[in-house]
Amino acid sequence: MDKVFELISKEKERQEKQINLIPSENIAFEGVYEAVGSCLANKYAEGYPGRRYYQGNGLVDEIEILAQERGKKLFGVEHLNVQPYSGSPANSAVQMALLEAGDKICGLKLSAGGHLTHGHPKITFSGKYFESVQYDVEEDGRIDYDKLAQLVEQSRPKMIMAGTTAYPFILDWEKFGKMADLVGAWLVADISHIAGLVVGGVHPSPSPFVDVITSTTHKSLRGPRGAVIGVTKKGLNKDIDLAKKIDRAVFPGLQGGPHMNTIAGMAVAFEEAGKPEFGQYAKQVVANAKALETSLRSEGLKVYGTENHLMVVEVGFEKGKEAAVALEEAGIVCNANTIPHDKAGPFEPSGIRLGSPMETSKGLKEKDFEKIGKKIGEVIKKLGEGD
Ligand code: DSN
Repeated sequence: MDKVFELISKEKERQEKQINLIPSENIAFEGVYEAVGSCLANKYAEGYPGRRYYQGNGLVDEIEILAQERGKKLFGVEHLNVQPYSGSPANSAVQMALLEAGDKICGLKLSAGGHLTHGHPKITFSGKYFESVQYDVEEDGRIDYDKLAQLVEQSRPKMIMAGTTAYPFILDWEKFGKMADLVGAWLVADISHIAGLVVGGVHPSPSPFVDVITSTTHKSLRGPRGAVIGVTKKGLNKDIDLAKKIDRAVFPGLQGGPHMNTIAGMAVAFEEAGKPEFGQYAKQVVANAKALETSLRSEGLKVYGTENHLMVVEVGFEKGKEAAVALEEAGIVCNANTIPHDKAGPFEPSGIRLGSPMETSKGLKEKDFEKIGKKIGEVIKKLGEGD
């Protein structure tokens, strides 16, 4: 057997055997693998359905339209671009479409659970070419919306990024909408982490309150590794060319040929995620996270709460990485993470981030997560022993 396939087979075994608590990871729907591994990967299709630069695209046009139509229904948007290669290119395309270099962009700090593409200063596209205004969470890990509204009013950004990668609470889309409207800012909801919860009906949809929705498709949504950009009715009311601007920023602005195999995988995932069973799955994801939080608390650990699929747990000053390594040795995979207002740096932060989507996909329930919490407690208690 080619070494590559040997390694893939071992990785499959690892994913099945270990307890995977990285909240951004999941197991894709069965049909997604088939679509992503299909002959569609051979086809170039620069452009959009009906307007391609190469011939031979009749069938891929049908596939892309299917993905768009299914996705529009799922996300509650008027227009959906399914071509972004992943979340970072999707956010970059929205920024390229709607901002000029030097414009102000407002986003949650990375260390507070935001994302690099939400204006992380200096080293990222969004922080380098735009003037970044970053907001933080409070000691309890929550966003103070009054404080944020004040910051927005004072700084008057042209775009607000509302989205998170390590924020365990439900976002108040209406409040975000009000503050954006007050200063005439574009409001972008990046729902990459919570997409499965939103479309599964257990979390509120940002659609009525924001102009644009971006999302990866491979996290709680269980689709292929890719992303979408949706334009809402509100966004279109502000600028009827919004969809066109975004499409042009994706191609030819930032990307070349779309990955048609991934787009087919999205079409498959959107169909699956629209079924009532997926609503049950989303509910179980939240219930399992809650069970894990309760169990960790009974182990004496500080957890910054959870209302979604993830939580941040304090494990001791600069002990996040050590904890993640010790947990991996015990068969539990997670990632080190900063805690709110962490005095430690991002390489050796003071917490870990845990999530329930992948193990819920494997069929685990609350009682299993209680046991996992107990095991995590045991490992964390042993940290530093023998130092
Ligand atoms: N890497 C993703 C996560 O783990 O949350 C964000 O892009």
